[in-house]
Amino acid sequence: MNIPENKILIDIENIRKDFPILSTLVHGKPLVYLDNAATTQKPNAVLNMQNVYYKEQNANIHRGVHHLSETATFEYEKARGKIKNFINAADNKEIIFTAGTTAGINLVAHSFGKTFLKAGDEVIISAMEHHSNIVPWQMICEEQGAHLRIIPMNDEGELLLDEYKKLLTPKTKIVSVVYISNSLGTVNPVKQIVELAHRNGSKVLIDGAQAVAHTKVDVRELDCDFFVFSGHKIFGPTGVGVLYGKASLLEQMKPYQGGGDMILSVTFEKTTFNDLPYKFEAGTPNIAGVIGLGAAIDYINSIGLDAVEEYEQSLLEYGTGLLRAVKGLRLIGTAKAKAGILSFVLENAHPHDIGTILDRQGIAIRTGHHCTQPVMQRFGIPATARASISFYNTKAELDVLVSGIEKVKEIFG
Ligand code: 7TS
Repeated sequence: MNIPENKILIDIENIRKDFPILSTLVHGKPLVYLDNAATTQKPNAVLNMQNVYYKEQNANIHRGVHHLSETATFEYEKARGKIKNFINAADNKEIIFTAGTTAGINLVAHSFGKTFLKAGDEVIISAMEHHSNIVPWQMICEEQGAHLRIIPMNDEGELLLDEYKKLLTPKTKIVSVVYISNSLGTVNPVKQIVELAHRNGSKVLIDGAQAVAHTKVDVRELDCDFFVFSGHKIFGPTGVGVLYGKASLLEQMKPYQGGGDMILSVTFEKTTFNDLPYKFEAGTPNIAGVIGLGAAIDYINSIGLDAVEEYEQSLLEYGTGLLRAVKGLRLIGTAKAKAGILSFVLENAHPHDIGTILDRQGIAIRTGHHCTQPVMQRFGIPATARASISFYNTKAELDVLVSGIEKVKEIFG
């Protein structure tokens, strides 16, 4: 896709002013932040909202008759409504606040697993999952006597759908796949994956950690049964995330954790559980985080995800062209459908050294296995260097990245 610059609706100059950290210096150089897949930076709107909450509204929720508690409860539940609209869920009760993507997947693996997985059943994941979409399923499979099956991928980092179709059998209870790969950038055909699973009578969880900040998500259009993401990867605070689940399924599932707020009545003989979504929100939640996430959603809506996606695709195309021209550099992850992630290896230089040398120039990238060790094994490499893009990045920053890589090459000959 070749988009003329003047068609892009992103006002970069002004957007960058919304993020105070973007105008700071690192080692005396202007920060070039290209580690957005690990976490995104926070706009003033989010920082201010959290400050207002702690300064003017701080109280525990769902349990006080006093003014502050009612205000905090109102703001917390208002954020739930924003999330519901943002991903087009059918009802607020389908939005469960968690600590993040990892917590959401663990909740589903445990609760769905304890309710529906029996010995001999199967769970399908893919070859490009983050560890947080592997390990919880391994743990529950072991407990329940179920088995894990893996959708393989090709050398570009694209899932092999014909192999996926062969894995779907009457034993398949759930398929849990990543929407956008954090180490390869592949955008998976999740709608098709859901359709095939449903035709087989299997449920689907989508790990949307790398998707929600980069493309419009409509859970009803996708028809997924569960969808998880983290607040901190969508310009919100750390320690908060979202699990969307279809109400009909969540209602059948056992609670994950017990405690305050998730009960209707407790005696020493028996406890009855609260209605959705509270059944899955035991204990005092991250109230400030949830309210901050609500502000992040308002912020991203004010820019518009269509404009974000279009702009990020233009950056991806530009960055890919630059990196392809660097001699001795190999891109890892070259799928046709890709988001703004540029993972690469360089002849004669270990990714860790690349990251360290770039850091001295103010450039923040991530190096390592990116919590996807099976991806590294698939490509026969120990690690990659990864630049990951957000809508506040610029082509000029990608130029700085490439000059940085040229310096690395000078040092390592
Ligand atoms: N799933 C995907 C696809 C991810 O990219 C990540 C985090 C997670 C799950 C876990 O999210 P958390 O918020 O619960 O930790 N990915 C990365 C990354 O690529 N670099 O640092 C964290």
